[in-house]
Amino acid sequence: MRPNEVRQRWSRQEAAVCGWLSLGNAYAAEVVGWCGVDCVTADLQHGMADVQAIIGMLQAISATPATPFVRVPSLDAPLLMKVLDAGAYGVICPMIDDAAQARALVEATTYPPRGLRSFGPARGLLYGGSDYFAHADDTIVRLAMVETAPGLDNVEAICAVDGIDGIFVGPNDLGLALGKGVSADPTDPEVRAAIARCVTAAKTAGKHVGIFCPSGTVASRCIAEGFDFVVPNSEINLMKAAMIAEAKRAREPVARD
Ligand code: 3PY
Ligand code: MG
Repeated sequence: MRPNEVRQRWSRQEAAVCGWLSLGNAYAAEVVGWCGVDCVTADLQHGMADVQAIIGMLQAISATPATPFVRVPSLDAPLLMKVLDAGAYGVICPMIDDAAQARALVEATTYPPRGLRSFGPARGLLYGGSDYFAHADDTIVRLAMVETAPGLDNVEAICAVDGIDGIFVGPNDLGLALGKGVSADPTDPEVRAAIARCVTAAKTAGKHVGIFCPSGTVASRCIAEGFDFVVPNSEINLMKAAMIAEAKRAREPVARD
């Protein structure tokens, strides 16, 4: 089976860098896949894509060196199975509140007897290879998002769930849950302590820990803090920032000497 680049990085004790797709466009997905990232996550929660668009995006990512991931909108077993059948090699599930929900995530993405995933790998077989069924359970990456008050309270138990590869911190929702407002790089001491608790919980359980970041600079700092899966912002936010800067530059008068 085709390897998962994120697992390859982790096996070398290195952090994985993940591109993030909010635009819902296959061409953008292909471009991001060629930008030096280890994986690319198509966001079905807050991104503009529907399931059909996600399938086109997964096909586009398949033409690049990056491994395709999907963030599903919720803990929805049929949808988790569908995105895996469509070729996702990693799933990120938002708003996981407790160990029971983390177990449900593992079950939906693992074939019997260990789990409840229904058989019908469709594109997964084309992308992964003819031995997909034999290796899918151990190749797919499962990340539970910790970004709610109950999720934070139960983070140690979530990390301890067998089959969960790690947790993924949503700093914006976590800040909101703690009554501190939204920030992709929170400075509030309570939110910082909550994020540090997530890192400790994951490390103690021997699991991985990821986070969404507003930039590569913040992502690099997060790796130094112990994160081993970082997202240096979404393609649409990066496009917007670059466009604003270039439009401003275009209006600057030419310096004459
Ligand atoms: C959050 O910050 O809440 C996220 O879900 C980032 O993707
Ligand atoms: Mg969130």
